Amino acid sequence: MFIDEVEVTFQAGNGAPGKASFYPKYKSGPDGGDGGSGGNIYINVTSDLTTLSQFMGVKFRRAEDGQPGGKLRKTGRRGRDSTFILPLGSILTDQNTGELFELNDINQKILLCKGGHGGRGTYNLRSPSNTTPLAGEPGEPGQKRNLKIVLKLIADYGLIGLPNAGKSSLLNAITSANVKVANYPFTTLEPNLGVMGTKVLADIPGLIEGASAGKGLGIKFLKHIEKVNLLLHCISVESDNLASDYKIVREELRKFNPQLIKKSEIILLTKSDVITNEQMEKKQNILQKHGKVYPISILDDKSLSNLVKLLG
Ligand SMILES: Nc1nc2c(ncn2[C@@H]2O[C@H](COP(=O)(O)OP(=O)(O)OP(=O)(O)O)[C@@H](O)[C@H]2O)c(=O)[nH]1
Ligand SMILES: [Mg+2]
Repeated sequence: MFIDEVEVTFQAGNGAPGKASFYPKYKSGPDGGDGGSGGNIYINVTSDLTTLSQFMGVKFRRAEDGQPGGKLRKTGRRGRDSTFILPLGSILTDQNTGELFELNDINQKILLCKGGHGGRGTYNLRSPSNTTPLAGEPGEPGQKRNLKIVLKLIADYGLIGLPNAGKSSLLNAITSANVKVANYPFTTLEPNLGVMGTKVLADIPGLIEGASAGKGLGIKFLKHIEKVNLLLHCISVESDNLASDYKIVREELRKFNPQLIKKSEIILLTKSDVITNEQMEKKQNILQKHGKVYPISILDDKSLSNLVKLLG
């Protein structure tokens, strides 16, 4: 299930208390070790948009607490850090402070919640004015944040088209993505992202006639391509009516949001390997009046590298 909004509380580990103790042999002098600090919570970014589902039913996530200090000046072990992986395009809002964290770079790593410091043990609490402290310091609590996480797809390019047009195949061929591809409509049920160098490409479920009125799946996700710079409109050469394929998709875009058809668009005539060059020329001519048309096939490396160059 594609989840694009969750609420979850993160808590870094608590610092552990310092130890109150005294050297056993001489029965004098404090030797209590410091408590360990709590683990931090870090956030890393992935292009896998399904990762918010990890918070389904689990609303509280935390990092490990530190271990208390020991006798003989032994410092407690630090709590282990926890790292959570969230999808690119997530916007995290701290509901108490209003602080915002936006995940818009795949290589981003943020320190979300800092672990609490461990308390000093009696050895480190010694001072000229208090040579035999009788109690260790308590540890500090770990930082806690109540977060609302909203996923806004941020992609540079959006793949659109009828079901089975070869959108996901293309995503797999030119980006790091590895999504399901099959020879039937509606293979893709949720949006996918692929990363190509520093650019992000979005693949959304196929659109059909009536999509803007709620038919099929694609419409639910059209809002996610409202921000892309360029639409890659995929049309399969296997189609008997290219012009109508083209118009159906454009019409659904227009009905959903007229701004969408004002976006730059290129037309990709997919699966070019299944027809001859001569047939291709005819097909290209049919679509030429709507914009630039590029034949493409996942089996033709040259066509793929040309497209990558164009997008780069
Ligand atoms: N011969 C050939 N077949 C292709 C090419 N690209 C995709 N296909 C095949 O076309 C079928 C549909 O491909 P998908 O990538 O799943 O199409 P899609 O547009 O993502 O489809 P939906 O997710 O249903 O909207 C699969 O059987 C692919 O193997 C191509 O360049 N050449
Ligand atoms: Mg697909």
